[in-house]
Amino acid sequence: GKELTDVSYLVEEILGSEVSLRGRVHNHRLVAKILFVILRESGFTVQCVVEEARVGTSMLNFVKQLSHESVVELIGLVSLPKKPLTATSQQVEIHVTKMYCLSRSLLNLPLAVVDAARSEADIEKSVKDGKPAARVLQDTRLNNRPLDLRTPANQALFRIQCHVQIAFREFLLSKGFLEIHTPKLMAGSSEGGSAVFRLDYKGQPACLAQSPQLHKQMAICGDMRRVFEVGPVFRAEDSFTHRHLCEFVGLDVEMEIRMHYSEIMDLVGDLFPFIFTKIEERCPKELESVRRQYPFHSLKFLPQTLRLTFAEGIQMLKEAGEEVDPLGDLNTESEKKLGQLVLEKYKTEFYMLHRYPSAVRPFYTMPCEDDSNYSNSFDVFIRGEEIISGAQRIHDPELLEKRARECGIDVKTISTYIDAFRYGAPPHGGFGAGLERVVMLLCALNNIRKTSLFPRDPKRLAP
Ligand code: ATP
Ligand code: AMO
Repeated sequence: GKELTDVSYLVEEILGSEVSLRGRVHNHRLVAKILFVILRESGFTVQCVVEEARVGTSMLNFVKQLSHESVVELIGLVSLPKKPLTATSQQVEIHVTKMYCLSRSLLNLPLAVVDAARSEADIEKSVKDGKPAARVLQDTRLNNRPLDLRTPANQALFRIQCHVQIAFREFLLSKGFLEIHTPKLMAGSSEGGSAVFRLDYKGQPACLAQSPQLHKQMAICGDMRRVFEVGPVFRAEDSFTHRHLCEFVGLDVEMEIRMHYSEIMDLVGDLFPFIFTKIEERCPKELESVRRQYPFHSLKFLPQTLRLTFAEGIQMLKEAGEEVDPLGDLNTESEKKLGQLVLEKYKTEFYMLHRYPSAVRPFYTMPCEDDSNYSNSFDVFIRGEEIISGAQRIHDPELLEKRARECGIDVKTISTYIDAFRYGAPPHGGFGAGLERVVMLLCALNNIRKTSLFPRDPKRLAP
């Protein structure tokens, strides 16, 4: 048959053409013997008019009994509607000549896509008007993710996520970085700490990689110079938060440096604004779809990314009356608060904090030359929440081993990593970001599960 046309391509410029469409029955209603079927495809909707005079009685009756979410194909003419359309994304309508059902959906669905697509404002309006408005719980959505993914906002979010990865790659490739893939099965933990999934590797104790940290550094020891990876990261987080998953997609970078860890921050300061700008340029429709369900304002960022030292951050918090430990880590509330203070003072929602206390950074982090209580490390924030951690690494094997022991790590499990530095290693550093967090914070969403296709959290292993 004829090639299928995307619903989003149905515009006035092609009035009068005959098109073949595939989509789902979003809903239908019968008005004075005319059946209006809303066809939905990838979050876009178009009104299809099925008239007895054109299709015959049996076709009309067949279409009338199709359940919502059934997959159909149809042939029809692109036409101008009698009245301007408000309920569909497309402004033209289709006069149907033929319609086939490819797959029927159950009549009673565990959630209605129209309900899953409702915005808070829309729900409140319905409640005020005394109309039924189902509020679909997050668990119900996630339990039925293949249905939930069909909403326009979800269709858009995963396109945005794809474009974040494309821009990340594009920028790094243009700067001479090499894309690598590191193993996800490891003998020991890469970040220290307890958040590690243990498993049996043919009789040997093993774990799932908590990050590509050790191997991206060993790639630098292998003279790969500048590398990046987009891959899964496993963390056996035990608490339930809005921003932690047990499996997420890591965006990792590692590079040689010449003089100073600021070279890594320079890269981050150019790379992320590049990504933000590309998303605005390449995903306008998607951003609009997300906003319709989850309103948000575009991220405010400066042409030159703001950098503050950790000590300056602490000072700002103290001046605002917050109690903070100058050698401890910032908790989630303090990070949020600092985000607000930075926004008021510097008019940006994207900034870096560097020179963190050594005590709160992983063992492989390079201490500052002038004061080993501090380290050549940084975190990056969007709207007051962490999206990136990064640092210069220790490339002296003796110091590295000493720091690993001090942090309670069984050095036997990482001996090949430490040995890699015994054969000569250039000064280097890098950073890691979480893809789901980047998209969540770009769109100011309140939960990381919204930006994970099939989220894994402490309680969820299906679907
Ligand atoms: P990562 O743990 O990978 O470094 P993060 O965003 O959790 O990323 P941290 O510096 O570890 O950053 O933690 C910052 C703050 O977030 C902590 O002080 C703590 O308040 C909170 N936090 C971190 N991990 C968890 C967790 N698993 N559950 C609950 N809260 C957490
Ligand atoms: P860190 O542990 O801070 O650093 O992780 C880097 C980034 O990954 C994201 N992230 C998470 N996203 C979702 N769920 C989680 N449980 C989760 N944990 C972390 C955050 C965080 O900023 N090896 C270092 C990076 C480096 O120095 O190169 C590391 O893993 O966005």
